[in-house]
Amino acid sequence: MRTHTALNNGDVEILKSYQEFASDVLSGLSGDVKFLPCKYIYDERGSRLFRKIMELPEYYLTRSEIEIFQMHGEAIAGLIGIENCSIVELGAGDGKKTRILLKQLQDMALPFHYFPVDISESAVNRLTSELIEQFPALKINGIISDYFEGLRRHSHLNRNRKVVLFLGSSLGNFDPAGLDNFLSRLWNELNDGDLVLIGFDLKKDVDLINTAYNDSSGITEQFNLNILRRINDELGGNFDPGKFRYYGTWDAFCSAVKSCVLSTCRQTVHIEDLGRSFEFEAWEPIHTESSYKFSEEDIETFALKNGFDVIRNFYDKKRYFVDALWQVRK
Ligand code: AVI
Repeated sequence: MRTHTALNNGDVEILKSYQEFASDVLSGLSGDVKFLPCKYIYDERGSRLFRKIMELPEYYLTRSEIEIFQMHGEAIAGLIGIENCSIVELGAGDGKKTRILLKQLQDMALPFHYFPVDISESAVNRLTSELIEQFPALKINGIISDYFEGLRRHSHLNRNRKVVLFLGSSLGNFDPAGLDNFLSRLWNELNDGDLVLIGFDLKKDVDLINTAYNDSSGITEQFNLNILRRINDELGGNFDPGKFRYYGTWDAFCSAVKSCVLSTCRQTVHIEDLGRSFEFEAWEPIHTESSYKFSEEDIETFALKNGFDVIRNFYDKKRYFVDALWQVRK
């Protein structure tokens, strides 16, 4: 007789992501240079803090990209909406910028189906219900999954030409090898003629960049510290976030803002679920995020090297940010 309870698919997914989190935290805190992948900042609280960051006066990125959609929405819609297409948005979040594009496509009576993909169930559910209210005729299927699983699930649902949106400088959070890996996997999942629209934050005055990642209200600090709070909540850690502080600054040699949380004193942190304690020296960093910035030449090189043709770049007025439209060449 079976004495255990069978796990359903949802439970298996939760167990898998718990195990992945635990193993990434274990390896990240065991190395000589401590490191935690930035994707773990985004639980419910981390996603809420990120939404607040996007509203900050210092964080120019979101405003610049919104301006791009306001200024060039008609041109973008005209280029992507030429036939019945599937718009698959990777990491859709609150869809703030995308709404401008969806409205434009609808106003131009261009037929499309929208598939927002996000790892956060609450983000997908919130976005889907808000969009149905805002655009009652919208064809929308939310997909709760990581990026590539989302693309694969979309392909089971629909065979239309794909337009993949990857907005908001999310690509800037990959290190150079991760970025190439992401673009080549993306190319593999797509067909000849499919389109991608990717947001890149451009290199600019470093003071402006440093200010964007060091806001006066301390939201960026709370956002980075959230990874410690999440370890406490989900893995039984005893981090005292008051004994860590955020430090994020421009690294001119890598062209990235390197963010970390610094242990302000010598301390030991225990993580129950890992059955391990970790020693911290005073002022020892845990790397939490890199935010790379790019030149126009970098962006063109990424496209060509990974099998995409550049269709057009769309800039904001100050040329702080670019949304690059590429086409898959096979
Ligand atoms: C999500 N990502 C593009 C943001 C960035 O700018 O790197 C995350 C962020 N970190 C601090 N502020 C915003």
